[in-house]
Amino acid sequence: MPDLEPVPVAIALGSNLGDSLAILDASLGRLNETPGWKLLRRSHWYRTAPVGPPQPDYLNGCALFRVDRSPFAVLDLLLQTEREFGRVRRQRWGPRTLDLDLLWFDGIVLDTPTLTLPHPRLRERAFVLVPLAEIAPDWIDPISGKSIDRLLQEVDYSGVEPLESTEVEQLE
Ligand code: A4P
Ligand code: MG
Repeated sequence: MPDLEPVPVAIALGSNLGDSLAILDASLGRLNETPGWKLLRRSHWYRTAPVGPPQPDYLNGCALFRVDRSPFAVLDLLLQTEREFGRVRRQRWGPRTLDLDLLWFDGIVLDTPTLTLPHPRLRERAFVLVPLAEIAPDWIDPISGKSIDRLLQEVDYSGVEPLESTEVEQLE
């Protein structure tokens, strides 16, 4: 049941366990086929050095959707989709088959026990800012007042490399 005017939302996707490329592609498809969700733009996939405990490199990317659901309904679908793709939570910041974070929900600022908007770590994470700058460089973060392009200039993004098309073929 649609409950809101359609608004743009940004999602971060990450995986470093299993067939990451297939998992990321399939999870985007899964979100896009959900009633009330429409994929507007997606970034390339990037190979990124892990932040946190030693673990394999991640594949990361971002996508922009238009949704007519509430922020909590959006979060519920992300968590459900993570479970569908076999995510088992073992360790904070540890390896995972699929991590879906809600980066922002239109311009909403929210701080609750289960949902913080915009995502509290988006400003410091090159593995989020690089793909996000591809699809929404001019979006203004309501907390810092800075655009995504500007936030990207403030981080070290040397560990974030776009997947080469040959590499994508090898992974497929
Ligand atoms: N939650 C609150 N706000 C949000 C939001 N905006 N989006 C709550 C999503 N979830 C939000 O999440 C725990 C709870 O956060 C959710 O149940 C939700 O109610 P989680 O995904 O289970 O926790 P986590 O991922 O283990 O921990 P955390 O701190 O969220 O980790 P991050 O920030 O997701 O980072 N290195 C690279 N290169 N690439 C990565 O993708 N990812 C992580 C995980 C670490 N290092 C990485 C990467
Ligand atoms: Mg997460």
